[in-house]
Amino acid sequence: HGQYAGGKESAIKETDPWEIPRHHVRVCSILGEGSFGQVWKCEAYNVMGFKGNMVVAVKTLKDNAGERERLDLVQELQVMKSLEPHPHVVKLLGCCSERDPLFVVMEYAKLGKLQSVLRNSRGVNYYTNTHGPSSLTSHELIMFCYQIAKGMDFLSSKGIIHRDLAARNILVTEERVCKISDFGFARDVASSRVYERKSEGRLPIRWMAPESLFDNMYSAKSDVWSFGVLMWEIVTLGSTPYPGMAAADVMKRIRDGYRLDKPQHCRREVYNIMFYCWDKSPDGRPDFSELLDLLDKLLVDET
Ligand code: ACK
Repeated sequence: HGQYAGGKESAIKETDPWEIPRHHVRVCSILGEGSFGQVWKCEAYNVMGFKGNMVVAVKTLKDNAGERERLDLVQELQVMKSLEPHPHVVKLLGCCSERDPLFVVMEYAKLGKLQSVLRNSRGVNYYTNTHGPSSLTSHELIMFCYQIAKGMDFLSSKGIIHRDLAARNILVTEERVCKISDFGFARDVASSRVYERKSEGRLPIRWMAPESLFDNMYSAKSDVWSFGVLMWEIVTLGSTPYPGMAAADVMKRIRDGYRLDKPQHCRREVYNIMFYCWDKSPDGRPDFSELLDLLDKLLVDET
């Protein structure tokens, strides 16, 4: 039989337990695309011991993607393979990586990006055309912060630095559970704990800590800075940080010690937590386990 043509060699050839037969993945529709990648809604057959069909999300590269984008997706796959499942981190279900196109198959989060969930929750008063109350309660908003801090506490305990933590990279399930995603820039820094970035790409300036902006230094504490900005995004229901300012001005103001203002309806206790994340010195910032305690206190005091 042709199947065994390789004899011993093919019998020895290691099979990756993550590998899914490509004909078990059926494309349903496109969920979205960036400049070099696409995400598809698919049905996958018999993955991860799940009998029958399951709705999944599949990340692929577009034809115009270069070697660098390919490496980013391969890197993302590697990071996801190395992690055990966590309720607040998007779960890898498998991959089709033996030949092109590369498929990264992950759990499906029905509500999509947190950024859109926040923006879509904004109530509009149709008489005055101004913002009315959000369909999300302030308790739910703090729960989002808490869940993301939980996921980040797990990732940082594994020595993973995300480096692009922002509301656009958090997914939300039908049950309104937040999951951290987009590990394209994530790096495992088990040994040094601090990662020095070698090459330039498009940078998420408004989410970046000063040591990342000016010295290319990344650590769990630079993720904490980004988490503070992400809290600000949540509280403002998906506003862009430093509204009305150009990226170059943001960098200059951050260097001069300027920080995001307290949003209008934000409680002082909530603002204080994000403000701690923006200490100039990485050592002065809380770590994710301390942030969990602070957020937990807020949630308990509310009830
Ligand atoms: O807001 P969205 O629908 O949520 O638009 C983006 C789009 O793909 C491009 O990134 C969606 N997306 C990405 N990963 C997933 C996933 N695992 N489950 C559901 N939607 C996803 C994202």
